[in-house]
Amino acid sequence: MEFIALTIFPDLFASFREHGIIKRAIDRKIISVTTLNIRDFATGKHRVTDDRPYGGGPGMVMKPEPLAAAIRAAKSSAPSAKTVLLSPQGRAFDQKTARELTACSGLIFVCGRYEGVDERIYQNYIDLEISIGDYVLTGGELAAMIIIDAVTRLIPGTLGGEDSAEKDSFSDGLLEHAHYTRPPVFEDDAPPEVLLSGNHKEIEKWRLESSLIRTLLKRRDLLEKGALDRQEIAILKKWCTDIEAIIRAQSSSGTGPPSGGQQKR
Ligand code: 4G4
Repeated sequence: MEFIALTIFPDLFASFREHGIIKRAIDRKIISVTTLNIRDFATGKHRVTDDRPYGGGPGMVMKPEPLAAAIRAAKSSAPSAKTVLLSPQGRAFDQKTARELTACSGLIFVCGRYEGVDERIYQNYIDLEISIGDYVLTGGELAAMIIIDAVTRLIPGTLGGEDSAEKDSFSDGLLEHAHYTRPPVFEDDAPPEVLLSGNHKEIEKWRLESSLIRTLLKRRDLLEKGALDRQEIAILKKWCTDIEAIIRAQSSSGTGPPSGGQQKR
């Protein structure tokens, strides 16, 4: 998959390219990450890429001509690539979008700076407008790297363990289970015994339970989307009845009207 970022700060991508899974995917020719400097497509002695907004007001706007020229150049080297504008107004990026984008042969990221991009670029040069979240950045470069990162690790052959991506958070709508590694005791704390038992069926059961409870405690909204299977519902029901039993055993509290004072914690 070919990623091309159009930016006035191409050096921002240097260390991203040179580390970890992304570096390995580039070395193995699974992806390429290149940049085009928008300034190289600006004309005139000073190669200006921004200008004052029509209508006045503070800040600058990215001029359309250098951007359009950079997009055309990127398109000519990757004709079937989709052009993506990173902006706070885009469609919210999530794991599902990342999975969908793996189907593209290439992505051309338009990284805006200043106050934004001339509206006429959106209309004629952009296939997809994506936001990585509800906050404002000084430029689209970090957003582009985030998307490249999330998409790349879903391409088969990029992660160490062949199927690690299928086991991820969100692949089944749940958060990851807790992880432990050596030493067996760290600051008086030991991992759950089942993980050292070698009983793979019990370990899988524990991990699913861990995933479900963590999702319930940390991201209840994910469970409320309603994609639980029968086994998952059974585990949550078991927790429900266990909690109900604990509450019922608290015979002295919760039976009368509130006393206003502190009874039992
Ligand atoms: C385009 C329009 C993306 C690009 C305006 C980019 C946040 C995101 C930018 C701007 C970005 C995001 C300067 C506001 C660059 N900020 N949430 N900034 N701004 O994905």
